[in-house]
Amino acid sequence: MKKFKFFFLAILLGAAFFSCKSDKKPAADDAKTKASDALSLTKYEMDRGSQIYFDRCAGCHGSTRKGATGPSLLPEGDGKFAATKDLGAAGLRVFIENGTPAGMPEWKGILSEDEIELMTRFLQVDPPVTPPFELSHITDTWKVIVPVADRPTKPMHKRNIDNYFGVIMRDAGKVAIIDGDTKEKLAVLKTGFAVHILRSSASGRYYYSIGRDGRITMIDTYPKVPQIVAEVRASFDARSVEVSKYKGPKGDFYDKYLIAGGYNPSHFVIFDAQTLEPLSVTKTSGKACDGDKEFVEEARVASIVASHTDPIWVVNVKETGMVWLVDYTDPRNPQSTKIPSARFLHDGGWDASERYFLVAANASNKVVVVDVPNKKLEAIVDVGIKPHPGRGANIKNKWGQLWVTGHLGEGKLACIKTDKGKGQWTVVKEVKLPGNGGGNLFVKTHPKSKHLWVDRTLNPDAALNSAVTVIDVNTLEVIKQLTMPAEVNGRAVHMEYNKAGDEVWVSVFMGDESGLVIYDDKTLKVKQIIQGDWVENATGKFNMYNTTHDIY
Ligand code: DHE
Repeated sequence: MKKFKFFFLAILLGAAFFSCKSDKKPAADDAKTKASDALSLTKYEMDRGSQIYFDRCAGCHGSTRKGATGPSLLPEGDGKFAATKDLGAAGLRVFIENGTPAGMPEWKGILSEDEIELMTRFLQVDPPVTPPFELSHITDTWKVIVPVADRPTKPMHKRNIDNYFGVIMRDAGKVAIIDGDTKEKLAVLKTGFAVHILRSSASGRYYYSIGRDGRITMIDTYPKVPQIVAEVRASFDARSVEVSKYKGPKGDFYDKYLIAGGYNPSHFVIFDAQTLEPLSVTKTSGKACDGDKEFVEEARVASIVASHTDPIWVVNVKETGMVWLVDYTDPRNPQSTKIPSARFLHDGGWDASERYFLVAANASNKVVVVDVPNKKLEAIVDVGIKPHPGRGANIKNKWGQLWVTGHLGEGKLACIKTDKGKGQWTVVKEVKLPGNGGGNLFVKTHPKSKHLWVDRTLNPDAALNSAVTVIDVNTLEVIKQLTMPAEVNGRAVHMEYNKAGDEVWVSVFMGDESGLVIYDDKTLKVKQIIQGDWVENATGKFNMYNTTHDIY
């Protein structure tokens, strides 16, 4: 568990908002500060609890503990879920240690006994209050490291940038840039805390990473050694970042703007994509899609994608179930069309035509389809329990042109027909995955491949979570279950193809030996394993060409 434990050490030392208050155990820690009438936690314990909550719980229960995909965790309750004070330490422990059938993972064995004990007390006291983070605060964090005028105008090397891989080293708060042709590590760059995703610029030159702490890092691949050229912080807690991909008649918008979505505060921020200068902030709080009278303050921004055909970003607001189509032609005063759909919106991707965006509404067991150029809701499709597609996978076979999602809550894939004809916008085929339970996070394919790859990262069975399943795109039969090689140890997560579509990279994390396992997509044999001190709980991998062109 050494690398995984290191992650928690990193959490304690991380630069996230919650840790800004105190990172070190104070010498006079024994003097307890009263934190609520019912319980008392020291300042150190409050900070540590906040940090564990921020990393492990906020994604589902909300940054302010008011509930999201998971229930609220408030001392006095919220009328829907029990007061944590009434559940008490023993009741909370049962949930933390065992998880729930609704999809909460078991934290026993992942959190230490001390951490579990702390969380059973932390969750019974009032959550810390988030300070404001507005345009002026965001601008204060903005740093141009290499001005545009000082950057090279063409690559300073002969390498194939299209086949670069940006790889997240989550626990180290770093991003590695690897040459996909030679498999050489070109740079390991210090980025935001526990980077969540990378996106690439429309020109295929820059990578942008976003940390859980909302820190955006812009990486230039033109220098011999890829280099950080600008940084800014968009929020305290974030998951998504995207560039403007619409060229426009005169190339006006190509690589011009960048957007980042905030979990906390719940807003999106538009930046100049070349310098990261913040241009505007738009709050996403509002009424929910289902006519609920309740005003949702914590309306977190989940996935964001850029249209290739219009100056539009699709911004998916989790708790309200509203899809915002944000027009970036006036980035300081962006206008949005808000489409009510279903709750809670999470991750998604384009269909093969790149006209329709499909996004999981995971609390409703549905996939929402938006016709982006026509700015309207196209369909809402019933799928399985807690869909989790990543960006999904586009395949074509006898059932038609399909977009595939897996599920967290059950072991099956749902294949939605996306082309015209009988069955369009319905699940025309389900695929049963091996073994019991769900736990799938990502699916991936490539137009040149006959394979669909599926992970089972959050399945409690080690035999399943340390393997990936390969499915025949034509027959939709399972071909093989690939257990990760002995050199690595942990859970297999997230697949990415190389540009040619003949190699698949899989990360192994949350175990003793992290690594990147590269498979030959035809033979399904291991081609190479990338390991080393610099490979620290690798998670997402983003091939420059495939990310730029939305190939999945
Ligand atoms: Fe993710 C994508 C949110 C947990 C690895 N994750 C996303 C996106 C969102 C999201 C909104 C879509 C971004 C986009 O397309 O614009 N993820 C969340 C959570 O809220 C959640 C459930 C809990 C949390 O607190 O973060 C969560 N995610 C995880 C993990 O535990 C993973 C496996 C490792 C980690 O980072 O801790 C993880 N998420 C990823 C990856 C992607 C992602 C690799 C990008 C997939 C892609 O191919 O685009």
